[in-house]
Amino acid sequence: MPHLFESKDSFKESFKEAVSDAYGRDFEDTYPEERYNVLGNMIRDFAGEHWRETKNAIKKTESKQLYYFSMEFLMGRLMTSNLMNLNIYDVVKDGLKDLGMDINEMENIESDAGLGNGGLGRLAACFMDSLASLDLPGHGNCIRYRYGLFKQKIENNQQVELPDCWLKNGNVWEVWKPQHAVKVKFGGYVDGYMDGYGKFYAQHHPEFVVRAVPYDEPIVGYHTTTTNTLRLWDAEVDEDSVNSGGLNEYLNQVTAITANVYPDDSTIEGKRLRLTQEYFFVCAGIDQIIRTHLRVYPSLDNLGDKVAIQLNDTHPVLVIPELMRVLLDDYFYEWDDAWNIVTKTVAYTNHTVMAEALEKWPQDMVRSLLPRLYMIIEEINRRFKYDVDHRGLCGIFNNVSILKEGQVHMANLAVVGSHSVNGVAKLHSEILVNDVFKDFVTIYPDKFNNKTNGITHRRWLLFSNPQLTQLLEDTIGDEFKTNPEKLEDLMAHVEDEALQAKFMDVKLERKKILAAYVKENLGIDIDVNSIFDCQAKRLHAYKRQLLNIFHVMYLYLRMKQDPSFRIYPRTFFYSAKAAASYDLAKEIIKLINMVANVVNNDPEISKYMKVVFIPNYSVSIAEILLNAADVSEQISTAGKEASGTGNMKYMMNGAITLGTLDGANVEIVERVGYENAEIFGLHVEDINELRHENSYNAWNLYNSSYNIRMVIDSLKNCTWSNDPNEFKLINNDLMMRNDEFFVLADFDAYIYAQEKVQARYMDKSRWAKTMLVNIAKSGYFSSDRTISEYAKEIWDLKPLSFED
Ligand code: DL6
Repeated sequence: MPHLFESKDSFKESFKEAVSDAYGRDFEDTYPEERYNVLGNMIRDFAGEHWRETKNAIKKTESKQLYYFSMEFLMGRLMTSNLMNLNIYDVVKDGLKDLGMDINEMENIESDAGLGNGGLGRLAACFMDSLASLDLPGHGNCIRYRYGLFKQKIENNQQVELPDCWLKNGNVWEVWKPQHAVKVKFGGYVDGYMDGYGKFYAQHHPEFVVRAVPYDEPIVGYHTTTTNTLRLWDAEVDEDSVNSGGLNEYLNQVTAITANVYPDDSTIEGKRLRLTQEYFFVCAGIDQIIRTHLRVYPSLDNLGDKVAIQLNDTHPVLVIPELMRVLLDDYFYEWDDAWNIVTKTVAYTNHTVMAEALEKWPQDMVRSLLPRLYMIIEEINRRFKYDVDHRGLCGIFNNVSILKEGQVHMANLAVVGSHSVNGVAKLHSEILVNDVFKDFVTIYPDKFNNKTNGITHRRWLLFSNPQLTQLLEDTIGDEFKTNPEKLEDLMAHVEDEALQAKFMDVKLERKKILAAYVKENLGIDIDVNSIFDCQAKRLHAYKRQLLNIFHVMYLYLRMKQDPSFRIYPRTFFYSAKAAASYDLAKEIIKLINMVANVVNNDPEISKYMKVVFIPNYSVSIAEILLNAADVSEQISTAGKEASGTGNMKYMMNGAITLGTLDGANVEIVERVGYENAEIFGLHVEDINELRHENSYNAWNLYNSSYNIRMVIDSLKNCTWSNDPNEFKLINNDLMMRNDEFFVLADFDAYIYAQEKVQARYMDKSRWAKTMLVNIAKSGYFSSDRTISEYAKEIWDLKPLSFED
């Protein structure tokens, strides 16, 4: 049967009619936002057909399904990717054009769904895209936050956080499913009774109950039928429940659960709220899984054969005790049987080695908020101790215990309760095995593995860089679109000077698009023939945006001192949000903006360089920033960045990695070769040695290096600000707290690496070749490869079959 997107004309006719019907006005009299809503609904309904077929195929073939539990999904805008994946982009674009509309206008009306903080949430979004595109039945489970992380504005050079009201015009992609609401119980107490065989039957008397109500979004695969579900849970009051604090307190409590992505957890109340959020979406998600399973199978005995649950970091680790609770209390399983089901079903991904990011909750808080789960966690730990003792390893128990020093150690619970624990890049997984979880490796040598991250090449190449996609298609055909490893075919052409020239034209076009955005939004003129040097990521001391801006400060100071010292023109781009309570990170943002003011307003120096801080880093900004870059700054302290995924997006669009041997940079260089990247700085081993020997002294470097002294002194001598105390936190962090992230230790090597980058750029043909090699070798970093590995090695997940 022909569908309404079959042709431009059928689309135009249906669209005009639908807009007019929905708003009761002639099409010509409707607003762009109204047209956007109708278009979104039409696309979602069109995807609904595939959605239904996917659900039926899963049921019919009894396929195993994956549930990806993540507190963050940084989906970005979905209009373009849905249109492209459904293969109706051109029909819609042309139809809109006939109606006097520009598809870009429709695309730009959509809010950027920023339900996350950074790489972890964006990874989850890329994984959703790959799962559906590879025909794998895998669904996301998260919270429907009313507000995204925050909208960043720069005022007086400083970050100001504004609410991110991403839902203010509704969300066309979601379907509200109140009939699938789940009751989530908090607080109160547990009692119960023991039967004649010593089995305990628990009864939870909660202090308050919240209704979790799902909103489902279709996740459309690329040119395929498979359409999975991203389920976002909203919190609503339960009509039969109030808490001891009365109605108002109850209403506030419920509202708070889904208000923010990261509630400020510097207070006990904030921590409790975060823990409430974690249990909220875990409990609701597990309830849904159990109900779905029992609609097809008579019992939960085969849950581990039919369901895989991946924990994205420690935030959803309560899945382990919650699934135990359901099996023990609601379905009366014996402990060992329940435990076998849980550990067979659950797997855990670690995303950081930073001690402060490995979650721990006060035992009292867990006990009072989740009394039944706390009992189960205690029992898991008691049995775990017994197991460790029996293996003759009692000496290490304290290192691995889930409960210690008054805290529940969520990463330890995750390792004990999962059948697989993976890191997200080779180096990171090695650090997990050799350091962070080394005692666990003695107990469970086979649990640990690596799954190097990836990015969806569809969003990050095909959709956001159509110019490059076209050039690639003209050069190597279009197989790389469905099999990104075919980008390797480009290797046969990297010496071709005509291709190199065409590629440089494409790059220039992308640079012009970025330059136009900067001009329009920030009023800054930039030289599109300058080197575009970009660092865009969360602002954190270990990512060392400070090292980057120190280089800029050094160049400025040298050019001011020495008129014969000049550089090839360069534009330094930064984009980064700092956590609202992270004062040092906010001061680094201030420094970048104040340096930008001085540099950009200096008529002599600004001919050679400009500094641009693009506010409100988001998926949409990344889509125009990363593909315009020449240089990809990946300069974290070695051993600290678990993987990085920005590095892969830049690489796929040709930028050259200027980086340390950290995270996935290691694997990028492994593929492109040292001659096609610029690697510098201390290695993990060097840093470990300096730390163990306690031999690093920032003052020695300050005293012995003129350049370092010049830069550090400029923080206080009113070069960038009239207030000598403006950058006190930065100065103290480096000089009083001995430079935890080795910024000064890597300074000279970084300056030298930057000089080499400039020298390379002078040789345009070599530079173009290097960029082409980067693109050719980037197919490995498609999340399709990553997801195929998870599916095969962790989840045992097979592609769906739609055959009759
Ligand atoms: O695995 C996705 C992403 C990695 O690419 C980054 O290297 C890593 O920092 C990030 N981890 C987190 C976890 N919390 N912290 N810190 O966001 O995960």
